[in-house]
Amino acid sequence: MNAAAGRDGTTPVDVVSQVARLLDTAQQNAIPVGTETPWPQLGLDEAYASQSALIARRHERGEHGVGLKLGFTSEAKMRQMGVDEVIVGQLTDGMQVPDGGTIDLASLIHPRVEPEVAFLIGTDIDLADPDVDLAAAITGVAAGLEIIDSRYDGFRFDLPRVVADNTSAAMFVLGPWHSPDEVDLDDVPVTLRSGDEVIAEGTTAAILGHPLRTLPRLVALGGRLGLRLPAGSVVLAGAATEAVALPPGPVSAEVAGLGTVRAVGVPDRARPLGEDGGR
Ligand code: OOG
Ligand code: MG
Repeated sequence: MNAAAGRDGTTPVDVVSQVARLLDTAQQNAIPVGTETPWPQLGLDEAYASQSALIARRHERGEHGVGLKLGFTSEAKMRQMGVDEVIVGQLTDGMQVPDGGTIDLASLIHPRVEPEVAFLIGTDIDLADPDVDLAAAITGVAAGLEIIDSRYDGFRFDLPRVVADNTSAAMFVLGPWHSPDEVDLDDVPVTLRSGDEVIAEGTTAAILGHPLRTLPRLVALGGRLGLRLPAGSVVLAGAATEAVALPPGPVSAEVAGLGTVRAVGVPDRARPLGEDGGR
């Protein structure tokens, strides 16, 4: 860090890179940042700048952007986290777990799981293009699982903090793609399971009334931020239910008509579950 930059001399650029470094380090070490964050209240623009700086650090480590995610597109999520604005985060290949793959619980702080609807974007999209038609660019629809893991102690944050923390994005899993003409996303059941046990239930209507309604929101937000969606990008539309603490073992999300997507939470082998009461 710039030793000459004292508290008063700290420029917004310094703050943005400092926030990105702290949150990135918290994620890499699976050690949360205290709620008394060592930076002043961020504005939303600075928070998105911090998110970009955080993603730039991941790109420097060799990860590649694979899409965007929306957060707080359902009442259930907004109520659970006490916020009332849709936000956008960025996905990298380093966050993707193959369908049926394992999730190393020891690499996460206090993970939660969400059932999602995912869109595959078939053409290059510049979200700042005033004529952009994102719905027309969709070539696939899938059920998704998102693992979120706030880098803040106690999973507590305000809107700028969660934006800077890349909207708590940690991992995601995609089920098989379906052609958009073959699927009906209008008020269909969404079920989250741990093994055979249902741990959350909702419907696609919980996502802004219909998951496709998230697209204009993404264009508005992403356009302002200068974000792009190259052909082949994924968009996560946001959870249809509250997020649930990720249990060890098999977890799945089923969206009627899209099928089921699965992953398996694997506890820390060096610290078997039960030894300290688990996570
Ligand atoms: C932020 C992420 C929200 C969703 O689907 O609404 C999100 C959080 O709740 O920590 O991914
Ligand atoms: Mg989500």
